[in-house]
Amino acid sequence: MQLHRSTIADHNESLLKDHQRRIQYLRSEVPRVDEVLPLLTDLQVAIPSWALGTGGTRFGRFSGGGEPRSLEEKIEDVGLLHALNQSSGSISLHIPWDVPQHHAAIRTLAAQHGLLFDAMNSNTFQDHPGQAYSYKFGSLHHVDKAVRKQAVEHNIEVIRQGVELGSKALSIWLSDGSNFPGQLNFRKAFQNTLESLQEIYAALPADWKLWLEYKAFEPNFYSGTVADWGQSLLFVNKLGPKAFTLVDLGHHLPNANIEQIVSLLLMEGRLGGFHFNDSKYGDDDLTTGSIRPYQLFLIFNELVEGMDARHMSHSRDMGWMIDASHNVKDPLEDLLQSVEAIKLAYAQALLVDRKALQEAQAQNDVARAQEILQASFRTDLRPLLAEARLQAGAALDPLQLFRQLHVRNSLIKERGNTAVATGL
Ligand SMILES: [Mn+2]
Repeated sequence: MQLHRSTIADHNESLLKDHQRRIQYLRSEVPRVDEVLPLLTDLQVAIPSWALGTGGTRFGRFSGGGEPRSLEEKIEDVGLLHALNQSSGSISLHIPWDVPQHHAAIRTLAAQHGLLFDAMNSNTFQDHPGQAYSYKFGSLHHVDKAVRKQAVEHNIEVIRQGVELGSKALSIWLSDGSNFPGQLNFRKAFQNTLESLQEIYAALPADWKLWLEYKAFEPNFYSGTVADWGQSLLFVNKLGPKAFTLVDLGHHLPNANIEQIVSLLLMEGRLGGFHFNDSKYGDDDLTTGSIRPYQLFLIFNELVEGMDARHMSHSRDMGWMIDASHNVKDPLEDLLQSVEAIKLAYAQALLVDRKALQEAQAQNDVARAQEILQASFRTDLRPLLAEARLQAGAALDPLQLFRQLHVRNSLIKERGNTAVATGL
């Protein structure tokens, strides 16, 4: 489903008067708002191919209908999101769920929608049809060299696929770990994983990055071979300058101080990217900003401060991606909400009075420091995001337009009610 410019223009025209009143009020309250507009426009959040369908849980799956049946339809869905918000300009693929048949045609289709290919994701957490060895007891850490070799070759194949598409990063998440004490020699598991990662790293093109994602638990519940940021950092430090840690917000133990982790990884120059989602209990993969928006803001506060300290480009020097699963919402509506929440937290962090905060910190003025952060967090910056969208040619209210156009009904008519997105 392609969205015409005139459709967006008509929608914006209908909301323009109210929008102008809101943005004028915001400008009178927060003088610096226009300074951050270009930064907001530049920040693009990648959409993972696996978030476009209904995820389900291990108890069941309730399809919403009209899900993309092919890689082409996944690209069309992300293209639609991008047309609505001009903030989702790339798609992240998962191999083997999204193996392109004709790379040139896929690249052309993506370009027609204004999309790039974000990080490529390998998959050794499940067995692929026809493979020689099973990953039941792990992949890159496996006790059997032949299994490790198979997993390494899969990752190298994912790099090859990504090169064809113009991607520049390989994202690795391992389910490797153990379920019971005594199952695994931790040190040997680490050393096997390191050796495997080194072989993958050696196959990276010069302008590529490797992101190593950690996760505290699940599917293994006693130990994880890349279970936390310390373990990931050990690996990437040993691998070399093209290797970075990737932070998935849901992959921490309860109450972990993620903003502090982010700050220190940035300090070490080892923070490569993000998988955004939200959670109340564990790796819940809920809509970003739906449960703990203040934590999201605090993370962005450290990101902005830390990236500026290293003179990094906010938009280019970090991988921004959503990694969520949608069980009860329309996946496309959910993704629009997540992107909005991410950019809202970013805008709030950009408008923190950094000089005043530094002074408060230097004077141990704890109450003042809290006031400064919360003043920014509690300022309603939604009109600023709308203004950035307006200027970029996107919809003033993407979710409202999505509903007015009955996009889901159109997709169900086109694709049917029982279509299941590949990989889910
Ligand atoms: Mn993730």
